[in-house]
Amino acid sequence: MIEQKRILSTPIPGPRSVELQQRKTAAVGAGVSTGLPVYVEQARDGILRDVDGNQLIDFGSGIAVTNVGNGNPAVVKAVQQQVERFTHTCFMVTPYEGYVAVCERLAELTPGDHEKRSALFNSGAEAVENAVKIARHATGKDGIVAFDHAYHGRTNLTMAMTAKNMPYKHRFGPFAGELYRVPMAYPYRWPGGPEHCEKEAFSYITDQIHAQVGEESTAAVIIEPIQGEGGFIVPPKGFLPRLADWCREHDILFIADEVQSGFCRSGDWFACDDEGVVPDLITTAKGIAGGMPLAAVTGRAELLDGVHPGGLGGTYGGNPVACAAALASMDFMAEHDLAGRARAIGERLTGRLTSMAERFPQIGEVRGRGAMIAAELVTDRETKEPAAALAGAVNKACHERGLVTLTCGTLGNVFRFLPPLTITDELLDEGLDVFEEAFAASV
Ligand code: PLZ
Repeated sequence: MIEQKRILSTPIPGPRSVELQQRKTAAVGAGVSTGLPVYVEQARDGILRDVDGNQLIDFGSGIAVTNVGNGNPAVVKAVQQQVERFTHTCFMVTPYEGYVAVCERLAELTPGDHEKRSALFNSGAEAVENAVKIARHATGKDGIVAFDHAYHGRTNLTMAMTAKNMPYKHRFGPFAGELYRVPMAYPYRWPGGPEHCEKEAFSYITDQIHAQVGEESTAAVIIEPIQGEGGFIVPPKGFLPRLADWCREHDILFIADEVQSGFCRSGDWFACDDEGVVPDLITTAKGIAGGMPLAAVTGRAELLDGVHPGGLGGTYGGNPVACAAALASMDFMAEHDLAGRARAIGERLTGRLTSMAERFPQIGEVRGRGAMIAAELVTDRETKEPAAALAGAVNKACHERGLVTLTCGTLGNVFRFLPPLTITDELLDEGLDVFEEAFAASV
């Protein structure tokens, strides 16, 4: 059991981590880089212990994955029991109950009380690719509309859907076709001002789809209800329901990519729940299985059942060990009301960051929902010039002080907070003290 306490016993990274990083450089392709080259030896809830005996506070959750806490005992037990029974059969060859049970739970938990079906995969990108396959198959149309600042993955199709060139797409093309991009309803940077963002964005986007793609050629619109990698951008109230309605009117499928925002992170089971948006298809991964690789597409029964038998699958999709972890994680989230806990964490984060913003003019905006909170950094509040170098410097200063932090944003100037939802208030506050100290030392 790891004490939920930050401990710095060596400089960060310590000597054993430095040594391992040298081995990494000699063995791992340089394209796979590490944000904080501290090698983890053990982890529990909000603490990562490294090979030098340092204990770091985790404000990243492995990029929004360990929502139920790292090494959650219920997940560990479920995994151990499943591993002892069997590790793999391939669901497409000889099935097992865990896969079915996960799909049943997804039908209950995802937005909408209509008849649903799911298919399981290994990664978020794979889920998104399959959602596109299903949407094209169901509609007989090709066009897929994605947004500025979107992140949907690193495979060829999802790279095409992801907005940011560096580092995700640079020199990796050519990309898949029939993908169209429209502006995001981004209140902080909407040219007409945040108060006009909802109305203007909706009209502009739907006009663009009409003019450049054509509703009759558009299979689906895919959106992250709260954008993740792109900068924790929360569209204005009313935007998502209106967009979903417009899609429905035009026989265009509305796909919510909740790979990052899902599973209690946003303060609800799913970010769509906040405004009662019911997507035709929803993609999930990350938080679904407490750290085991699992992803899903869930949607209206007729869409998934419309695909010919054998049209969807993969060797490992819905692996039994990952399914056992998912069932334990979902039970834990329900039993411990992690959505409620995410809202409480969000209030604490927002309160602290908002008061920091009174003293630090570099904090241009504090935004987000639940335990998915970010501070967008600028060099000047009037011009909103992005302060990417500052975000990088604060990040580094946090790391040196034993706090695992992440930045995001197409412009690299957004500081994001993604603690595990089991983090204690004490550890959260200590992490915020460290952040504040790191911030003050970097401006
Ligand atoms: N859709 C909304 O956030 C993954 C990517 C980190 P995979 N985001 C973290 C990185 O640099 O690779 C993500 C997401 C949304 C899809 C994905 C893709 O999920 O499990 O990484 O494939």
